[in-house]
Amino acid sequence: MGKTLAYKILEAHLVEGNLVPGEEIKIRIDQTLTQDSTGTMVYLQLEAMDVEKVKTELSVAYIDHNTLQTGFENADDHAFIKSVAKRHGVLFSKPGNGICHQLHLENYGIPGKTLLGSDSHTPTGGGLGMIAIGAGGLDVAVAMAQGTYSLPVPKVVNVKLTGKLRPWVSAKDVILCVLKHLTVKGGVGKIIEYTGDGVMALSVTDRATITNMGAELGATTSVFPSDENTRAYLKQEGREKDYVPLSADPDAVYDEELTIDLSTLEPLAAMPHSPDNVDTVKNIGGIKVDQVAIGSCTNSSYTDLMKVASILKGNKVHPDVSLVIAPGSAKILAKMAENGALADLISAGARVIECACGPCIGMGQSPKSGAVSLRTFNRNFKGRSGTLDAGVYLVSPETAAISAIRGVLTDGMTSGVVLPEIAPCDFTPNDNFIVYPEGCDTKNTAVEMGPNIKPFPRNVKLPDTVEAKVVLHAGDNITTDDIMPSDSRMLPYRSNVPHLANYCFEKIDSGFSERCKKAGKCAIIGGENYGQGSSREHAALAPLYLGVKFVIAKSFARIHRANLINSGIMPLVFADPADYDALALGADLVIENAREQVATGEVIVKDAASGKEIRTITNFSEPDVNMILNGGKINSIKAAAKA
Ligand code: MIC
Ligand code: SF4
Repeated sequence: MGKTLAYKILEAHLVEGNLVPGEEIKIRIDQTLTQDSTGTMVYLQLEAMDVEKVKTELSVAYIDHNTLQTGFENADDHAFIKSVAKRHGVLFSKPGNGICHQLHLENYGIPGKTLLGSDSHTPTGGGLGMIAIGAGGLDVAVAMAQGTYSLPVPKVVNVKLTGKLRPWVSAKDVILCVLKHLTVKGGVGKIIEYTGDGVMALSVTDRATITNMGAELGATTSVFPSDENTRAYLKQEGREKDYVPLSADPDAVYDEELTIDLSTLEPLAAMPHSPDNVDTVKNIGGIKVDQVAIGSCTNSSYTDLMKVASILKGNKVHPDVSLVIAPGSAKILAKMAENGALADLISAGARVIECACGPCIGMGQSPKSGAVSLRTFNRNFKGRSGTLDAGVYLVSPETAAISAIRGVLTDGMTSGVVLPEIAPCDFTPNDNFIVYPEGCDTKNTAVEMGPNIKPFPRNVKLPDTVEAKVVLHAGDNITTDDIMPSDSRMLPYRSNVPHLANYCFEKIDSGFSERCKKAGKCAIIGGENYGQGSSREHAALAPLYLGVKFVIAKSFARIHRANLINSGIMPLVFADPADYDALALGADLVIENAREQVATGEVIVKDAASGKEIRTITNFSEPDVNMILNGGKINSIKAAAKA
């Protein structure tokens, strides 16, 4: 039986276990990446593990999220990360270099390698034929310390691409089409593997746009084959030596299949407030647009921005539109300065901002009240832009650019504008933004800890009886942006969980943190796909700090579930989803014989007032059980080291 590309790469990295869907395996991790908003936790945790040099082939610490520096806080974080990176042999990418995923693709990604990143969009590397997985910070810290990562074996979905995209239709429309079919929870427990002739017509950066937004499917990762287009990309980046051809066997067997004929696709948009709320631009119609934002790790490549420049050239941004552009990397920006495209953007009336995440994570450029904002980004969750009542539409760079000129959402295919072909270009490697660890001297390099950096909360051993009050009864698809919002007010406090905890669930329930403080011991009830979105472990650490003992939901998103377990908070799944309605806000719950029960696969939660017993399923692996019993991953590692 032929093998999928995903399983070939996993097999080549297998340390423990069998490649059987659902079974827990341990794989070798070749590379890691961190970014600053999750990175401070990663490096605090790495320090707590007493390691010397990292065990990976390459680890990079990027600074791209918290770059506003409105006070000392972000700069403190940067200095802290830089000092720990030096201590443990990690490359440090200075702010201004660009967005972690774009930079990693350009400079370090290698076909067939494994990459673990403390950011949910790490699967961008799948565009180069890597198994690139997003994880919570602690898992990345452990991967650096031990060189491995454990995960349940995902199923593999074959997305077969045929045909060729028409002008004005691009990679963003492909992934929006996949999202429309599979939804934001359709990828949970799965790897999305792209095959078919249509793959040949997509460049590596197109492929990376598609694998990047596989995160929005909830998928473990997404992967493309490595072929002559991959070689061409690596050559342009001055790294042809890193090319390795890779593909699935022709008779590979997949768990599911979806076929998309690229030649039938039209420009699409994800409407507020979910990336899978997709329709054609034509059907949505010419709604008036207030803001257009271009960039993010999804759509900030050289080709994307050159397309935008060619559409804007000689035109004027509509008087009612604010157009903001954040290039993916300094190298791209420098090239566009050299070839004149930057002047085309500026002359048209675009605001060109720093090469960073910027507006994608609400760090500036929040739209006006009630605005319609078109963004080439990957998430349009309510309030993520920093403006609660704004409507964010996710679109391709082409759709964004033509709409910025016209002032209304515009389908480029019927615009009468002819899109020029963008010629590929070669880049001169430039590592001026990189600080190399040089020697990795743990003993003689001090950790630089400014006053913004506070120790992270640690859990305690699971008691025999767990009591908790229901402090929140939430609906389906709760995002980690709902749990622990991130905007320019909160992002500077990613190293200060006690401060951040005050804002926990702020956007959907402003009384949450006060209610937790009053209750002391708390439980959360959730619907389907609880914790989708970002990898931020702050969405587990802030609830931990506030006394949350367990979450009962209809189902969980992958990374958040792992983050809860890493923090020693039990993610429990309703055995009977009808019990979701039986647990009201304020109910007092109790788990008796908790230590014994977690090991059995089932936990009975009792409503103290009515005596009603709610059956929940745990699906815990053996290491999960240990983490829950010990009060989280760090305690578990320390306990194992003592034994
Ligand atoms: C995001 O896009 O939500 C982020 C910000 O990149 C997060 C990480 C974070 O919350 O710091 C992610 O996607 O993992
Ligand atoms: Fe940065 Fe946005 Fe990408 Fe997250 S999704 S890594 S915030 S650009």
